[in-house]
Amino acid sequence: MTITITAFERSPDGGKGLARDTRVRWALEEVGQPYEVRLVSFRAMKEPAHLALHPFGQIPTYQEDDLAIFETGAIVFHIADHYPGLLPQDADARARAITWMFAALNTVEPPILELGNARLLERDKPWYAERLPLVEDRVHGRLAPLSTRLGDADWLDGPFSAGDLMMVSVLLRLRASGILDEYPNLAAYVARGEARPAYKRAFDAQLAVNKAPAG
Ligand SMILES: N[C@@H](CCC(=O)N[C@@H](CS)C(=O)NCC(=O)O)C(=O)O
Repeated sequence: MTITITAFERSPDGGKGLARDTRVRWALEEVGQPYEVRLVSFRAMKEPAHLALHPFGQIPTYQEDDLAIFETGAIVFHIADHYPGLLPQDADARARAITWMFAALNTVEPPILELGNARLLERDKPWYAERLPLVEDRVHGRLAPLSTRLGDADWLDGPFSAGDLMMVSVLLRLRASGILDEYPNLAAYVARGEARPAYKRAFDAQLAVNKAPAG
């Protein structure tokens, strides 16, 4: 059985680990499953061979025997569901960990993505300066309650889980904005995630791809 995922041939972030293949790499490292990576260019992502794997022409994808799936949340859930290490055995604790995965992707990430898009794509618009604080407020609207809920715990619900993996990955996208530093417990939470050996292996693997000479 070979697991193959796809990743950018050259990530737009230059190897900061923000492309979503890092989340999948991290999950695979946490559960100790070896995997192969097929690198795809932006052009190849929109061609029929890749569209057969990912209807929206994106990365990451995940193949294992006859199974081919896409969507990072579904991939990380599949890994966590099939290999021990990322979800508790207890049914209620498992349901809560899965809840945090969805909360990361559905509730916390959207305003963070909106902020990223505003900063990247809207800087030259006449309404940028007026809109930016509104978008930032929406980010704070998610971070403040998250910070309250986390309190001084290490992880969101007991031991580290796929819920934390996803939440830390989502919060990492805020690092450059400085907003995370306004919530010291969230900044420390993210740092704890980054300090995990599995995260480091995942990060280093994607960095190696992005630092390799263009071929
Ligand atoms: N909801 C998807 C989003 C996937 C996504 O946005 N992938 C980005 C890389 S992180 C991508 O492929 N962007 C290139 C494009 O959309 O053309 C998931 O979570 O997997």
